[in-house]
Amino acid sequence: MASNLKKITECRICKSKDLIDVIDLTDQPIPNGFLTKEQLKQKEEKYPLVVCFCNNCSLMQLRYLVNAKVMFDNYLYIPSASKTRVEHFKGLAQEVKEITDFNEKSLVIDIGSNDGSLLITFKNLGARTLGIDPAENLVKVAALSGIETVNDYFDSKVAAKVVKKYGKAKAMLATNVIAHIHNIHEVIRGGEILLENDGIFLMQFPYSLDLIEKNLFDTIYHEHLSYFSVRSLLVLAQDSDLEIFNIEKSDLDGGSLKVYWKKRSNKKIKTNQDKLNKILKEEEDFGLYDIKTYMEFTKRVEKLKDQVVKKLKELKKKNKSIVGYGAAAKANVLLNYFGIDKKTIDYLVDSTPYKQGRFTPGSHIPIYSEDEIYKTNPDYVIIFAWNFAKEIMDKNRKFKKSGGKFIFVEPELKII
Ligand code: JHZ
Repeated sequence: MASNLKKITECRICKSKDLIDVIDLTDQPIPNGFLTKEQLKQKEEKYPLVVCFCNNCSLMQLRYLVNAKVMFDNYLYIPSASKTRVEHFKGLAQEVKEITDFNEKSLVIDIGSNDGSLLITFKNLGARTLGIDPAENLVKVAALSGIETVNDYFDSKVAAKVVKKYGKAKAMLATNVIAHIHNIHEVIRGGEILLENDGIFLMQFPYSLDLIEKNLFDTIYHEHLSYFSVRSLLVLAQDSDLEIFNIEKSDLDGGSLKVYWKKRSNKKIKTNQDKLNKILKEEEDFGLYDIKTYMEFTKRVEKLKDQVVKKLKELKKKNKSIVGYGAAAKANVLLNYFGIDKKTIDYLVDSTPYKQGRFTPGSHIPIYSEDEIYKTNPDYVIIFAWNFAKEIMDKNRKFKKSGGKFIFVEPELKII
């Protein structure tokens, strides 16, 4: 096994060894490993992409872990490339303001703060902010917006250091990062240390039930070590000084959970136990604790692969041109698992400046800015960033009006 790869044999939440493999998306390069022209000539490292299911607490998780430094020390994904996501961030800040009533003395901390997009919205509402992020390149980008960042991987040690230097936090946030962290108990311990007694910790990440229900197999990639059910989260909370007082479902990213934590000693905020029980019942009724559900999901994904590959072959036979919209991490999972490369897809467009001019990992398709579509007028555009379909289709009405067609792969193949 490669030196930067580790196989897991016990569940990261409940430590059970009862892990059952459910899907193998084949060996792939890391999903944000966009290549420069020079790197195209070098050998690309590929890693297994296998998901297993914990038969005890129901956490879906990756069987093989790529060393975090390989994936996150230099990171090309930025949330600010998508307007919809930035708007969502504004809503989160507003919501946290209503719950905690933070002021100019309050510290708000964002774990995995990336380019600072989320903290900027808190700063605009008057809070003191601090980011924590391992990506050296992004810490510099955040600084340009006046967001200070501790350049590190968050754990209890970093939490203790932050308290010493900056004090405790009225609010902690972690959007689309909790799934990236192997020792998740350390994150909770960090929260115990860092949170003020009346503070809250808000996490958001994709929900495993939506993943399974909507066949969102492309959200499975090396960065996402965990695919949470509410049941698994409640097990995570069991032995901690923090507790989950509410969970909200959000449509963002195909379906995600907003999970609200507080200190157990904080009796001012009431726990919405009825809501938690209701979600647990929904999960059970859906079959989220049953291995059969996962095996059926795998069969559906394999079928989808056959259908899509066949359809694209047909289109190419008819000399149709096909391009892709959104060089998202999930685009790379789909391309590499389906075995699609530049013979089928001419190029991808993406709004992220750091991705433009590079090539997709594994499939080596060039990435251009969004206006490329209007230079070549392709017949078909596959929407890889399907979570932002509305934003993308709204701004590309001209393409559709001129006869262009959009292709969606999930939950099932659809051409518009
Ligand atoms: P987007 C990221 O995954 C990475 P990705 C991460 N691991 C995570 O957990 C998930 O988010 C949730 C582009 N775009 O955000 C921008 C346009 O070109 O779905 C992005 O590159 N034009 C942290 O990479 C990509 O699409 C547009 O109009 O799957 C979307 O990537 C819009 C709206 C987006 O995340």
